[in-house]
Amino acid sequence: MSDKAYALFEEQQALRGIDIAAVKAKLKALKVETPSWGYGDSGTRFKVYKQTGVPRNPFEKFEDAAQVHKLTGVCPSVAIHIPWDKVDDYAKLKQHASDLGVSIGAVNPNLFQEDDYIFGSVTNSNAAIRRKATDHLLECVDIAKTVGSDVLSLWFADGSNYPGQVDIRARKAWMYESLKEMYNAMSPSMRMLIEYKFYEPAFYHTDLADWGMAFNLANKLGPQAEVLVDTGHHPQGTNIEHIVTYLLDENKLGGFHFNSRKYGDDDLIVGSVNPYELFLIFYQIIDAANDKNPQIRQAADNIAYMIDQSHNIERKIPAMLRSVLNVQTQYAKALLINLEEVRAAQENQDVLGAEDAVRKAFEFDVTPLLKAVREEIGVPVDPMKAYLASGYDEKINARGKGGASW
Ligand code: PSV
Ligand code: MN
Ligand code: MN
Repeated sequence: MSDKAYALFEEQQALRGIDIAAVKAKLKALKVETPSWGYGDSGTRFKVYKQTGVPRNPFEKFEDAAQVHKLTGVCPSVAIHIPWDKVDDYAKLKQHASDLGVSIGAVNPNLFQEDDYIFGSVTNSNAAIRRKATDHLLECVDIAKTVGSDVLSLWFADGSNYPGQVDIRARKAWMYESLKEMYNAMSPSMRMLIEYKFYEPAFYHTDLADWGMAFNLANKLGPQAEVLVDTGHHPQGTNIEHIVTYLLDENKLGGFHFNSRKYGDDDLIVGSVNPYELFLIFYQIIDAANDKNPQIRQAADNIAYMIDQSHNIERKIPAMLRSVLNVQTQYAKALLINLEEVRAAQENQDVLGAEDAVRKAFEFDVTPLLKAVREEIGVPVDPMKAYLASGYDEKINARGKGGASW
């Protein structure tokens, strides 16, 4: 991208009243966490495909994640999932991450891999299984303390497949009991992010099926518990940006699992199908970040942006890069919304004017801006091209086939 293209872009935005220096500062501050499981083999319930070159252990997952950070400069932390990323020595994993220039981010307990959890984990009617599940949550708090992470990210597959199968109210109480125990074990700087999903793997009822249930639970637990919005976890047609705005206003928006979907919880490359939805989510966050109320501004600045995606048919690292780049692109576009123009239109009840003020920001080509920002932070202007030219993808093929699943 020539300097000329950027100079034109800057001039065009200045004429619209956009402070480009402020936009650039915001873009540089955006950090996106990538998930360790996005580098492993994955699949559907029909098949897990084995790709050549997939990491064989958590240490190699961090090596791949470090590539994404090296090339983008915006992915300094990596979420782990226990026991997928179980190691004997977590301090060693922490050191390994730090040697690679990244850190361990959210710690995700995993209560959906074992046969014991067939009828639920923290909501199982068998007290011994509930105990086992709660002990795992407590183990994850300890792991987070060891690796220096402040985020515990919870998702429960718990639910039932048939009417009458379970006592829904009893399970609600058991869920609270277990999470309260975990909450009490957290250190004051830790946050518990509670994720919801309306179905899958359970098909009749899911114990935490929507944001209202997660919000209520987080409220009951206390200020260190917040809601995590996975963009793939809603019924079709849900206005996710409205949920985001509501949670932000209640100071209960903890973070995101970004991914894209066409049908169910498809876990596809972020923004591949629905870039406008992502843009509108960022619009609401940016609007809150500019609120008169400092508490709302703080809430908007304290969101954990994470990617949660599985690449069943794509090469893992370029797929992750694509997602990160798409997040940056939509954030950059949303930063070009002239909020004063939107507000003036709202005050005049000018429906078309307000819609236009938002939409037209989406229509700008932000490539010159992103290239300029990348140059300034010292990463390749085209991270995807740089990755493909780096030889890393060929190098990891030496690992062979049969790496870690998730
Ligand atoms: C469940 O669908 C989920 O979104 C949760 O975040 C899990 O931790 C993750 O996917 C596992 O792939
Ligand atoms: Mn998720
Ligand atoms: Mn999911």
